[in-house]
Amino acid sequence: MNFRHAVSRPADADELADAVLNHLTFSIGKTTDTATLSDWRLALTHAIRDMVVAPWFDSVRQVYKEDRKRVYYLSMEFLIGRLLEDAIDNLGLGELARHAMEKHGIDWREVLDDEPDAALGNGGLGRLAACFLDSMSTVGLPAHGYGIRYDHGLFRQGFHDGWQVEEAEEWLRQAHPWEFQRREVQHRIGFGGSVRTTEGDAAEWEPEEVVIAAAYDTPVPGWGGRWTNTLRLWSAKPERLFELDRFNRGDFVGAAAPAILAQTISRVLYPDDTTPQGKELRLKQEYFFTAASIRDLLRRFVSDHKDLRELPNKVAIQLNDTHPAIAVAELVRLLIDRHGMSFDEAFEISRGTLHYTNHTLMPEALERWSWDLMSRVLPRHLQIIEKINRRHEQEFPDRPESTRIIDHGEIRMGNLAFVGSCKVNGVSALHTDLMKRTVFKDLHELHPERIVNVTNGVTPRRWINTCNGRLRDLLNETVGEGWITDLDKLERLRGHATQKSFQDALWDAKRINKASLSNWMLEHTGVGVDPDAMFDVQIKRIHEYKRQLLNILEAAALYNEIRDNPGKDWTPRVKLFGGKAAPGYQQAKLIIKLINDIGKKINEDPAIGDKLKIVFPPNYNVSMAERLIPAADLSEQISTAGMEASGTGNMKLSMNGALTVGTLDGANVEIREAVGPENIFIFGKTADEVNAMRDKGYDSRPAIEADERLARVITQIERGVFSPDDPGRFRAIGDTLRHHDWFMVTADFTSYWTVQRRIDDAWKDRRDWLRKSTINIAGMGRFSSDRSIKNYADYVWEAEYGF
Ligand code: 26V
Repeated sequence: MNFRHAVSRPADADELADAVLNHLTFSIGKTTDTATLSDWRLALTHAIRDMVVAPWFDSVRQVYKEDRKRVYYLSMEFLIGRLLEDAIDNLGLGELARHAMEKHGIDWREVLDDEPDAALGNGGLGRLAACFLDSMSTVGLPAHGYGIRYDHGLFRQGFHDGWQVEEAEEWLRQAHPWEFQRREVQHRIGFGGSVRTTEGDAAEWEPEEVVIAAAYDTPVPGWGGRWTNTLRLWSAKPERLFELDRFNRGDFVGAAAPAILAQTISRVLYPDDTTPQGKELRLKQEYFFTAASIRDLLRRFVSDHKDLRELPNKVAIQLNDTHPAIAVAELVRLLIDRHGMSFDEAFEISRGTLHYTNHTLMPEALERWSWDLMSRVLPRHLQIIEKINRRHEQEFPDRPESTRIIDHGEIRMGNLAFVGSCKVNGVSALHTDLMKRTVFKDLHELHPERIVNVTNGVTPRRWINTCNGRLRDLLNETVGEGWITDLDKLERLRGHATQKSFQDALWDAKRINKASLSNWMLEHTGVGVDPDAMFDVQIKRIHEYKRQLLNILEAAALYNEIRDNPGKDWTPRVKLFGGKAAPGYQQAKLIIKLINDIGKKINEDPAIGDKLKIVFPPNYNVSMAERLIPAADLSEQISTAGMEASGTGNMKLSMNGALTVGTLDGANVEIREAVGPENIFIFGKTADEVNAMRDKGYDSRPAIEADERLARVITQIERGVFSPDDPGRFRAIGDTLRHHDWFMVTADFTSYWTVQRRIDDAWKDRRDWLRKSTINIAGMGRFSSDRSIKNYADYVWEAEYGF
């Protein structure tokens, strides 16, 4: 480091405390008497940020010098959560920082909890992108994340009388010192207008409307601060702040109207991850950030390379789902219209550079844009997409209909991404296999080398080291600290799985986490729970395929059973739910209300006491996950087999010692392999069985008739036992279960009930439970996102990493 003012690691807590005080005074402009908790947090953030900046410059300079291949991760969502504690831990300053703040009389936990979550994502896909950023820096891979700087992230969830209500989220209301606005980095992004053909393949696109993409950079320091990458988020700004002539004419509001319109592009994150509604604004968001990113990376490439044909050797672009798939057309367009290449050459180079990850097979979630909309918003891109489609057809004259990019007046973005990419990957072994057999079957036959698997992973920095200090300490004592960057080292725990002292320490760590979660829940939900009960956790977006309904039906059936046999030796359970429903997803919202209504009835029944409790704290987000996961005993991963592409919560929970109850779906299959079938509770139909049953036309009646418990619960729900104020409230749920049970809740109920009772018994053998729990932690090495990133680097990007 050769910066005169580079801030190095503080020698001790006093030095850091001084740095914080300095910032409180000179950056925040407050005295210690007037400073609020947020002021202190901002001062600490500035002090930590100072230590990140010089190594960040070092990393940037090193990539330029070595000219290594760079990776660009394009994602509509980055669900990064809070950044302060993560940065402190990555720099190894945890203890020091805590002491420094204590010297100022500031409570450490309180100051960390004051930071708002950056909720720039919906769920799994966005959180995966955030874990990948952490891992790319930690393994020393030169990379940029590119996304959108939404003014409002995912909505805040509240419950009114048990119903979900949504409120706007305002994470930028407070200063956000992690980002650096790059005023000099701006790209003009056009929409609409007309196209004039010029020479050969080239054309000139005259957009009708232009917005500016303005860059905001956030440093992403990896473990130990050895390498720092950049997350660059784009904010939409008007070309002109307001129309002066309108203003002068006295039209004060109208003068600002065009500016407001431009800004709407990056105003809100779309909260629906179930059905793309073909909304124009969504298409504009997608093009906005994709075009800005492609232009940005091309400019960087051209600044130090002569030959654009070298692009595939120096650049890999990863498309996180189809949301940035318009990149295929944009890159080809720029190579033709701006750099004078022929269509064929442009397509070859583009295809060598782009890669596409698929995250869902659900047909309704696959993006399609109407030809009309595309021709209105992106006329030049539509021409190029048509050309790509024709070229593919010429190459494969007998190609089946399913491989068309344009079909029935719609652009299928999955097919565009597939045809325009070098590698296409699924996110778990099962999901990749299903891609080859279902949605991309025909394209896979035409391009048999293209699909590869890269199983998802999660960062052990955030998901063990930072969120579970007690487990972290125990792991450090038992296997040394190397696991943080080499999670396979956890294998060494296997030798301790039956060791009493280790088991006791593991139990104690979990017990303390559970006790502190109990206090937090009492404060936030008013429900008191016994920390000695089994904490049974289902945390994820509310979707029918994820089957929160199966879980709550089982809870209601258990409630009946406990009431019928109060004297039996029941295993006390706390069922914890967390998750948001898309605002327009009525059935998911009704399931939330059902969970809350059933929960209320159970929690208020004195005959039940601590044997069963239901807790559903509102507004599940990354920081709530950081509280819940370390306290979980049982992890619910119960999706209809074949529908959850991977899941990543399953990995986080198992890493923290929870045992999984799950179907053979997504990465659960690989978790079973890693921990052994005796250390996981698998139940339910397999993906092939589900498909066969659907093909025949599934009728739920026999399953309901065969299981008295199930029949009774469905009838109770239909008769309003859980909703006496409105007995018909849950009719839609009864109807679904009886007449169109697409997600096979009834088909899997009996086997779910049975496995849950086995789990009750397993809990009673505490020693064996702890052995299983240890083996789960030990087996999670392969689910580190460091492994995922190395797989991408080796098999997809062909990029070097390391120091
Ligand atoms: C889909 C859509 C549809 C269009 C409107 C906006 C929108 C936003 C997000 C999504 C995401 C659906 C795909 C998704 O999140 N998949 C999840 O990806 C995780 C990471 O690979 C994986 O673990 C989950 O199993 C999978 O459901």
